[in-house]
Parts: sequence; C-alpha cells; structure tokens
Amino acid sequence: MSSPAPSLSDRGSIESESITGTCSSPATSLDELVDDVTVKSEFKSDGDFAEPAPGLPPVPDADTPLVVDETDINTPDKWVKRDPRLVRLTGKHPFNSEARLDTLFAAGFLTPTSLFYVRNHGAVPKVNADRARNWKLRVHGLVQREATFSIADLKRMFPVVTLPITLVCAGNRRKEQNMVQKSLGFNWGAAGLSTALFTGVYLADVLEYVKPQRPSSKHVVFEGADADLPNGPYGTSQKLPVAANREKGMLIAWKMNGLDLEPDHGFPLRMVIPGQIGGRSVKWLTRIEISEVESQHYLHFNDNKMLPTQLGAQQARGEPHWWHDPKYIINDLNVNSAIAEPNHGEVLPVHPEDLVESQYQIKGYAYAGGGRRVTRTEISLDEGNSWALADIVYPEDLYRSVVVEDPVYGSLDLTERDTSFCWCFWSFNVSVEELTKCNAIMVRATDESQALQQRDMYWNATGMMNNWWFRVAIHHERNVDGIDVLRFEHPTLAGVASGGWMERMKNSGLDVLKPEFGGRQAPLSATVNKMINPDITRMISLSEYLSATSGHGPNPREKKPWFVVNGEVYDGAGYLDEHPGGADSIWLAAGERDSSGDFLAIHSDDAKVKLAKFHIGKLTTESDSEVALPEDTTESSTFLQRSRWNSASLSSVVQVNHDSAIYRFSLSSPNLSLGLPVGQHVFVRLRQKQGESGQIEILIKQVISCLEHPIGGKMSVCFHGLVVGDFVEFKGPLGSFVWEGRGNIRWKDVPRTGVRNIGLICGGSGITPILQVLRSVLRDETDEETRLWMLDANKTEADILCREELDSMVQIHGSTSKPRLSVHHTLGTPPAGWSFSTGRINDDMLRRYLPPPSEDAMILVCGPDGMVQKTVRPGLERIGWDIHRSLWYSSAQLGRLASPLD
Ligand SMILES: Nc1nc2c(c(=O)[nH]1)N[C@H]1C(S)=C(S)[C@@H](COP(=O)(O)O)O[C@H]1N2
Ligand SMILES: [Mo]
Repeated sequence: MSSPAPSLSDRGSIESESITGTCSSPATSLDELVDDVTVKSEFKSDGDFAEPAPGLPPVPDADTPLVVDETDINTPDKWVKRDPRLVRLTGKHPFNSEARLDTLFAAGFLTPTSLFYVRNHGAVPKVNADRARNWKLRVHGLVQREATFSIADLKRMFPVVTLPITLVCAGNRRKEQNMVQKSLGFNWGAAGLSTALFTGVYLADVLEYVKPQRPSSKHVVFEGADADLPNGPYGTSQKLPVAANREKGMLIAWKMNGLDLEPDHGFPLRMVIPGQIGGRSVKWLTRIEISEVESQHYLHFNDNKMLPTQLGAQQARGEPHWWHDPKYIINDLNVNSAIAEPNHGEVLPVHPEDLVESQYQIKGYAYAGGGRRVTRTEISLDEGNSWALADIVYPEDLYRSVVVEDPVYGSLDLTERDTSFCWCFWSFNVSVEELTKCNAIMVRATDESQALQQRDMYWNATGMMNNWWFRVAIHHERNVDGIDVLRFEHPTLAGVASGGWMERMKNSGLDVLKPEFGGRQAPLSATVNKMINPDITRMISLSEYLSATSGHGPNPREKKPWFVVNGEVYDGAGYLDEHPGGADSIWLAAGERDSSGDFLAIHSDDAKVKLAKFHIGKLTTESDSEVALPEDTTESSTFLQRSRWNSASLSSVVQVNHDSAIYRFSLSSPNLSLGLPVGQHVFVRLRQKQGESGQIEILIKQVISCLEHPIGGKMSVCFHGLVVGDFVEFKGPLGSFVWEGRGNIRWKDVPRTGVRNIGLICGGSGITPILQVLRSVLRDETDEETRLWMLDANKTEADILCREELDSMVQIHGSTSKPRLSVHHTLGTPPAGWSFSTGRINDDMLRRYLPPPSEDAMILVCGPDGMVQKTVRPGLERIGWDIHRSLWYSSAQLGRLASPLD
C-alpha cells in the first residue's frame, strides 16, 4: 500500500469509446448513459481529489480481463470475462470463486475487482447497455408512496455516497469444516472476502421517501434478477428498523471502486449490506418490498443458516423446520482472522550465524461484524498456552479524517462514523530463532463486544461462520542443499486442491479437531470412533470371514453379507433391504479384504455412524500364506467386475443440453463387453492416476448448486476436470433390477415372467436407467408384446434429457398399428404453447399415462427421493397398484452421494 492514491475522479468509467451497445458488453458506463446532473467537470479541479488524496488506500486499476476464460465457454456465463487467477470452487458453473489467499492479501486493502470473490447461485443475468439504462428498481408493498426508480432517478433524488466495505461470504474458511466432516457446502478457503469502495444511495433514504406504513411494516425484502434459479429468484430481507438506520450503511449501489459493477458483482445495481454476511447483499437488484413478513424466497430460508452443531448434514437436509426457525438465521458476521504470511508452502531458510538477529514478520487479516471493531489480535507460538498481542492497522481509519466530494463517488465522508465495515491487518514480529522452536503459529481476534475466536471449531451442517483459531503448521526440514529450513503449512487450500495440515492429519488418522503439531499423536477422529460398537470383543479370523462370505462356513449355502471397514467386520444382513443403494452394494463388499476406501468415500458421516449397529468383530491378522485365498485368475470377457475396479479412458465428451453431457470411455480391449445388464448401475471412481475397446457412456447432469451448499455436485466438478485420455475406474454391476428381455425380469434375484406392460417414471437425470430399458426393449425385434409407457418429469423443457432420442423412438414405435411406446412429459415451468402436462406428477397423470394396474404390468421409477417417496408411491397406491409387487424404484440421489474426493 505504498503507491500514491490516484485521484478518484480520474477513474471515471470503463472507456466509453469501446461501447457498441452489443449485448455481450455489459460494461457500459452508466454515467455515459444518463445525463447525470451531478457530473460537473469543473468540479474535478476543485475538490480534494484533483490531487491524489494523500494517504488514502490506492483505488485498484480497472482490470476487467479482456477475454472470456475457456472454462466458461460452454456455460450460460459464456459472455462473462473473468480473471483466470480466481480459484474455482464449484467446477465450471455456476461461478463461485476466490483468489489465492496470498494474491488477495498482496493486493492490499481495496481488492481489485477482478480478484473480488464471487458467489453466484446460478447464471449471471445478461444485462446489456440498453437494459441497464432502463433498469428499474421497484419499491412497493406496505408503503405510502410506491415508486419505481431508474439508476438516474436514484442519483438525482438522493445523496450519492461512497463507503469502503468488506463483503465476506458466510462460508469463508468452510473447507476446514469440510475436512472434519462434510457439510452441505463447497470448499471456501480463507479468501472468501473482499473489499471495495461502493457507491450508491442509502437504503434508509429511499425508505424514508416511500414511507413505510406504520405499524404493519416489519421487513424490507430484496429480490435479484437471477430468477431462473431452480427454486425461484434470489432474495432475502432485513428487519425494517435496521434497514432504516442510515448508520448501518446499507447501500443501493451501482459502482465498485469507481467503476460500474462487473456482471459477476450485480451489474447494474445491487445491495451492499456492511457488517453482515455477503448473502444479504442481493445482486442484480430489481425489487424492494416492504412487508409484514420476512422474505419468503427459497434461499432466504434454505441458505445462510447456522444450525446447531449436533445436526448432521443429512439430517439437516431432511428436516425443514430448522431452516424456518428464525433463531438460526445469520446476519451479522462473527469475529474472524487468518494468517496470510507465512503463506502455505513458504520456505524460510534458517542460517545459524544470524539466527538471533533475523526477524520474521507474521501478517494476516481480521474482521468483525455489525460495524464492530477488531480490538485485539493475538498470536500463540505454543499451541494456545500463551498469547502475545499483534499490531493492528485499520486502513478504514484513513478515511475518517477527510471529506471527499466527487462527481462519481458523491460524498465519501466517514468523519462522523465510528463503525468498522472493513477488514483490518495485523502483524507480529518474531525472531527466526523463536520460530525454529515452535511447531505452529496461531491467531485469534477479539472484537469490541469482547467476542473472541475459540480454540474449538463449531462444526455445523451448512459449514458457515467458521472462526476457530487459524493455525499454520511449521515443519523443520533440511533442503537439498543441506540448509535447515522452516516450511509452513496452512490448514487447507481452497476448492478441490489438496494439501494442508488438516488433510494430512486426517489421512494419518489423527484427530483434526484437536490438532497437535510437531508430530505427537492424537486419537482417531470422532466419526471413526463412532463406527464401532465398543462392546464387541469377538475376533474373526480371515478364514472365518472368507468362508462365511463364500458360503463355505458351518452353514454351507448360507452366504453372509459380511464386509470389512478399517479392520472391523460388519454384518450387513440387517440392512440389505434398507440400503439406499440396494442390497447389491453390500454384497459387492462381502468377502473383500478391505472395503474401507469404497465405504468411506461414498458414505456420509450420518451413514458411517450407522455402521456401529452392524459391527460384529475385529478381523485378526493372520499371515496370508495360511489361508487359501480364492484366486481370481479367470480371464474375464466383461469389463465390469464386481470385486475389482477397472479403468477406462475418456475418449470424448458431448454436451447434450445446457447442463448435461455424455462422457464416452474406451475400454481397455475392444473385445470386452461391458457386462452391464439392462437396468443396473455402476460405481464410478475418479482418481488422479495414469493407467493403460469396447465403450461405456455416462450421461452426467451437472448438479447446479442452488444452495450455498450444492448437494453433492462433486462428481460433476470432477468430471469437468477430465480431459480426453484421463482414466476413470468402474466397478459393478449393481442394482436389484434386471431386464432380461421378452417379459422376463429379475428383481432382487427373484425371476418373474410375463411382464407385458411397463410403466417408466423418471425425474430429471433419473432417465438414465429408464433409457436403458427403453433402448433394450425397442431394439429387440423379436419382442412384439412388451408395451412401454413413459412419464418424464422435469423443471424446464431444456432439462429434458435425451429428448431427440425419445422423440425419434416415439416416431418409430409410437404410432404403428400396435404401438409399443408412449412418452408423456410434465414440466414445472413449461414454455409457451406446451402441449404436455404442467406441474408435479399427480394421480391423474399416473392414471392416464401409465398402464392400468394388472398382473402383467409393472412400474419402474427413478428420480429424486422426494418424488419417489412422496408422490409416486402413494399416488400409485391410491390408484390401485400393489406397490410391493409391481413397483421397482431407484433413487437418483444414489449417484450424488458418491464422492470421489475423499
Ligand atoms: N441476486 C443474487 N444476489 C446474491 C447472490 C446470488 O447468487 N444472487 N449471492 C449472495 C452471496 S451468498 C454472497 S456471499 C454475495 C457475494 O457477492 P459477490 O459475488 O459480489 O462477491 O452475493 C450475494 N447476493
Ligand atoms: Mo455467501
């Protein structure tokens, strides 16, 4: 922060000459678009700002990237220019990203807009010059004077002000929580915060103008233009008394660092709510409603909540009442801090000659919420036994002694404010000698309400507000030149990047919640402990285990579904029927020497804890030679093996609609057949590995992160990262249903014949197994008896997967004298002129578009759990189906639980 502050006036706006009004260039200056009464050029030579204002933090240069990043090309954001230095946290789309912590920190107090963190729940609304010029902010509801403002109106009618404000996502530092136990959210590192000068008008002034009706008005509700989100537009609210308080600094803003907002940050208009989590600062602001009740937007309830720690992620997701309880909403930020220097991976040489003299300056940031100030930052070099004060610098204070009046910025006047809306920086000098004697550096901050960062993490289902001490580990090493060095290690690295002491400790079975640095052992983590039943003492030998699972035990022919995780033996018999992935996924593990990898990778923590119930003993370690292991030497002609991962390489990717693509893989030998019976699934595992044809195709629907926490979605993220030639591993088949052709099925190994009418119900990506059945039945020309009835539910028309294939199947097989196929669709949001159904599947649709209940009919369903359990099952029962006999279903969520990252 040593370069001179440029004149604010000089900054103006993005070059107006380059504006052509094309819709791909939203970066049109609003000042050029409206005849702004406040722009007076003579003003510029008059104010304090004609000269660089001495001592003010420099305003970052305009730095919009010139080109669209390659990664965005096949997404709805293909027109948004983004800095490739941003670390993507959720794959390609929607865009959620943060800068590297070192980059963010080095950029100083005001964050260059291109490095400003981004949190988008969906596609960026495309706003061209025209739409920006005509942008309307409607303010309505319980007011005496409803109004609609253009941005020019706002500028003309209310005082224009500028404030430096730090925005922080509630998920900042979430990856640390995810390392303990997966939360519902994606992996924010410690750079999910950024600072800018925001220019706009006070929300309080606008409220005063529209005059909320007393006493009925209680809440101020905001809504954004990103209305195509899966559950409606983004929106949230504030309580009216807070919103009407000018001192809270809430702005309706159109500029950031003196320039129009970038598309990612809400162009052309957004809310900026200082001191609160970023989620309250609604972007692309179109509407403000004064209301008796809080925002009813889906994401107001289902995002930005801090639920009690005892609620696991799956449980929280399944129990809506928590999300609607006002006690758990997050508004004000909590006090927090992080170490930026030393950086992760930084190496500091230790020279014995000048050990005592050489100093190292430890640095970082801190912030607090609600306008409160950080009053203390403390450093511990002995794992929290003692603390020393670090120096704090508050660049925000620099603005408190100058009044700036400027045509672009309006009035920048903090002289009568003592709130703290921005981050601050702290530093601590330590001798290198001292560092050589310690194993970790820790920081904690305290704010003016004496709130203090705690030693322990408060893990919570959404993974928010993480503010336990920030710890950097120190490794004492010798480099290749034989020089002693200190190597520093942060807790995590943002996004999918691997590294950091949390991952390292977790991988060695140490308790990351009670980290001990310097090589001492800590007990196993809580979840792993909970996976065993402490009362179980039985020792099971490998031969006993193998005979039980192969049916050669004392009770021959009675194979046992025993499996091994972390050296413990579990009996899956009591869970075969309930397992969401079907009994086969348990049988697949039976007899395996160790299923820990597969089990741990795919199961949620809630599921892991359930294991204890099935714990029957510990596997004793015998020497292998004493046991005759059934060797798997048979050369197989199928690619898929139930007990072995086999890899295939990616040969092509074909995008099939806006969010789905077909990934085609080549099998290692062209003569191999896939070995996937119709109706069954496979396990897929991705790992960074170089390996060695038939083919396998996988249709992937990218799970859009509609919440702060994209549910699953990790598979999509990893598939995005694949390039042609990469290897992916497969295992299988599994599933309880097999279509054997010509009316013959096998269902949980029980054969059934004479099936003539098959109803197929699918939701979204649930089409994949259904499509297999369709293809296989229709391709079998000897089968003239089987009739297929399909009912496909989706949100929008664009979401219908494989539409062309379906349409052509209907064309060929649907209108013959003896039609074999009918396909019916229903959409949540139909386009104009839609000729199929609208809305959720209901009893009427089940009656009309499926075969009637009969001995020779059955129904296959694949879709989201809610659809299957709440709609389809009860509906079919109501219209007379014996669902125990005739309904087979599979949860589309199965695939989403699979996490390739652990
Ligand atoms: N309309 C709209 N506003 C939004 C969001 C969004 O997805 N849509 N995300 C929110 C969240 S969770 C955060 S943290 C901030 C991020 O603002 P930024 O992307 O400008 O950093 O925007 C908030 N406002
Ligand atoms: Mo956020």
